[in-house]
Amino acid sequence: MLLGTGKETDMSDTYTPPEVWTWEAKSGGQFANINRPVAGPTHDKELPVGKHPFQLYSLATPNGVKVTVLFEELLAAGVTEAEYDAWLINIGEGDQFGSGFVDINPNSKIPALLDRSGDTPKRVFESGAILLHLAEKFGHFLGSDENRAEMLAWLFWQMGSAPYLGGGFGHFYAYAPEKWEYPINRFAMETKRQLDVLNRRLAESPYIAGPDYTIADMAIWSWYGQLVLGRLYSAATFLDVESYEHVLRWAKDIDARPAVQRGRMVNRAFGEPETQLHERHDASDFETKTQDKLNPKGG
Ligand SMILES: N[C@@H](CCC(=O)N[C@@H](CS)C(=O)NCC(=O)O)C(=O)O
Repeated sequence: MLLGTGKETDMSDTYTPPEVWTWEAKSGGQFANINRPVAGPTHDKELPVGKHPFQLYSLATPNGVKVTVLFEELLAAGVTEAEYDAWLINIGEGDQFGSGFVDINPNSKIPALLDRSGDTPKRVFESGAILLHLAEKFGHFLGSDENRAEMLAWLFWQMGSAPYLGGGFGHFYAYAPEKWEYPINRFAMETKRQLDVLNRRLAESPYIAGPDYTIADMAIWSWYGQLVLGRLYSAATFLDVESYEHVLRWAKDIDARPAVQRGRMVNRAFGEPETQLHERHDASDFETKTQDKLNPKGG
């Protein structure tokens, strides 16, 4: 199909778009109840604020996990100033449209951060911006100056590529109300191409930007690492993830890091109870506040 030539594929036998799109019916699928074509808050709700310099409002999706992994890595590296409170934002319930949340992220998506470490609180939204903000602030996980351009390139690669994996492949393979061959084919093709990009890079480099583990690894691992480890969309077999051997090697290596294991648990409200730490306010919470401990009968 050639776009813009007047020879686009004729879709009229399946759907004829109206002249002006209007929001009339729910689109169906898993997120139909929260999707809207307008921005802004739907209700008044202040955000809670804890005692630490950093207030994170998030959920343990791949975009959320990359930030909690960085916080846990900073703390593990001895950066005590990186102590944080992590509050759960339940996007299925529409918490991202509360007025307090929209004040710190006008785009109504997790993760969002309030940095209260300076004189004036600063809001930071967009996971890539949060990673850079924290890594630059503390001078950790940026890699060498020599490799900075490469690190930034891969960090921004993730931000541009993952929507094809999550919003494209994941949506149509796992969440859409029906299985449609066209979008699944299109986005499986792109996802596999992206995995091949990573596989070739990781064949020549231990980490994505060079010899050092950086925020680019954290960002990419949260999506593509977890994908090849079989944690996203139940799609490991379908995408033949075993064939990306270098991505698998790197994914397992990062997965074994204790800070990564802790980061995955923060703001997690799904999965096994012992892996769910809905809120994190103290390092000891990993031992005492997981759902199996707070709610032993699982009721
Ligand atoms: N580019 C954004 C994407 C964030 C994003 O898509 N977050 C999703 C969860 S992974 C979300 O909050 N969705 C809620 C919604 O779309 O209403 C980032 O990296 O921070």
